Amino acid sequence: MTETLRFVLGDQLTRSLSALSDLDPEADIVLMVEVGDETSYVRHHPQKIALILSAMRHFAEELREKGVTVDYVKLDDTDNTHSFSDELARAVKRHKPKRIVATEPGEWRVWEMMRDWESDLDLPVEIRADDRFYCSRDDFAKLVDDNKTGRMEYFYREMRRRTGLLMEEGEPAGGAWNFDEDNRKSLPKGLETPHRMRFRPDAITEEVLELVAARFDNHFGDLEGFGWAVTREEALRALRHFLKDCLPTFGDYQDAMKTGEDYLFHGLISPYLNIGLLTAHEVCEKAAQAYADGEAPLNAVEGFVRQILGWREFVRGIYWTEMPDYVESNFLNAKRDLPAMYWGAETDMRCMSECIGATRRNAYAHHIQRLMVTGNFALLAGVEPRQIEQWYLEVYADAFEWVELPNVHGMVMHADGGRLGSKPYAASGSYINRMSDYCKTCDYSLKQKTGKEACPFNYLYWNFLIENEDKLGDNHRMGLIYGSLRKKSEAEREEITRSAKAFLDGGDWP
Ligand code: FAD
Ligand code: DLZ
Ligand code: SF4
Repeated sequence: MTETLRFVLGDQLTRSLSALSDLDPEADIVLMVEVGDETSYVRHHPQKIALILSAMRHFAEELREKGVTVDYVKLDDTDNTHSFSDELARAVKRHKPKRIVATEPGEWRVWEMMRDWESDLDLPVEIRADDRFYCSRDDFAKLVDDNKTGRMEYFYREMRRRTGLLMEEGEPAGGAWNFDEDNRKSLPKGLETPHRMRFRPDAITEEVLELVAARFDNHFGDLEGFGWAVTREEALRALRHFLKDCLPTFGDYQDAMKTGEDYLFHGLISPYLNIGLLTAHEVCEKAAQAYADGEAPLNAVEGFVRQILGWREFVRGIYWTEMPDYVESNFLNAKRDLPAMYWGAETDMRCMSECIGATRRNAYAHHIQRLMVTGNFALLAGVEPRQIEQWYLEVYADAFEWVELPNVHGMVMHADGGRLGSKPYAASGSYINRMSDYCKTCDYSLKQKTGKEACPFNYLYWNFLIENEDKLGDNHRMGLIYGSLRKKSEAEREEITRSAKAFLDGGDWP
């Protein structure tokens, strides 16, 4: 009889996972299942499915090599029921374990499922905290209770103090908590970007690629050119490459965008962090070490650590403290359908076609593309939050609801009324022009503010402010911009509204 059945999910591929911490290879069995419910609850980008299935199969192999018995159910196994709960029930019948151990999942819908397992299976089920994060769900809830604002900045500083990361004698290294001022440079002409590491598919990955090509070829996204790391060893190589070749320059150009440059100096590590091939602790510690060793400047290392120790932990905390109601809010009452260009329909907006094209090719776009181009457009156009959330969950290799939802619902769409960020990141075309070279080759004119030829971001920006004046007009962080809006004449406002209507609804052009 099996002592313990240990259920490991596709985003829990970490040898030090809490569910595996006291694993006894003589008495226990690890269960891993590829199920249709997970491959299809949204229409994931084919590269995301291939990454997860291949990484799962490699992880199972690594455990087996260490003498662990792994019961692995493949997607095309004939008796596969395609659900986590039913596969667990089948495995219980096969192995008759005394108990089940799992680690808490990343998504609310799976958490709800797990909570029924004990009564459904009539067996002790232990669900352990996911200690791959710096801040546990309980700790976060307490921290937010103690602090009235519940803002990322407060949380981040507290996490720096607690971890000692980039701290010197109790004070932040360099005498400041952030160096954002240094991190908003646009790319100088001729600056070379590093050649990014890609990993050649081995036999396991090739088999998965064939499976994914056969089953999911109608999902948005290219599968050819798949080059993600699928093992911990490969992910560590990718991390070393980033630390050496990209981190020193990461800070300076963190917010920059360039035509044809899909990655710039970004980490390309979020999928590995999110499925467990890398841990947040090791990534932050190695980055801090690069600063200590004089291999990367403080503005770069702080900017990078802030993303992981700050934002990544913060959005997870928000997700678990606010769900399940979080997803229901729609503060700005946005209702528009997601435009077809998000699925690749032709657009003359160079910025949108660049970011969506990169997404299709790579299952990746960097932060500022997600926030200030595709996100900004959805905000300004008033896209219904559920539709744009689903898009982000589908198209990125790193997309899991705990991290995607707060970023989209909160940071981008302000649908939570300001729980995550105090104001929406709305911006006109001039921001995109400052941070990229997209506008140089765009058919639209950045200089024109309204009319058919004008950059849509220009009039959509002001139209957004007009339409949401009752909800955002007294937001103290938007005082300056509403001051400018209030100086506009009635005729100017009308022209803006007419251009926005013509663009979004196909009305007459002014
Ligand atoms: P880098 O720029 O090198 O940053 C380093 C790491 O910091 C990332 O790997 C990531 O783990 C973390 N990070 C940075 N920003 C954030 C953030 N805002 N929230 C959480 N972690 C962050 N990230 C996801 O992992 N999954 C998502 O589904 C996701 N959806 C997003 C949707 C929108 C609309 C926006 C604006 C951001 C989203 N992000 C998401 C955050 C961020 O864009 C990605 O983590 C980042 O682009 C991943 O690329 P990288 O590894 O090259 O990141
Ligand atoms: C995303 C994903 C996919 C595509 N497929 C599987 C799978 O077949 N088996 C599995 O265990 N996990 C998969 N995952 C990841 C899960 O969706 C993820 O573990 C849950 O969403 C909880 O975060
Ligand atoms: Fe985008 Fe406007 Fe620039 Fe064109 S002009 S690339 S639409 S910001």
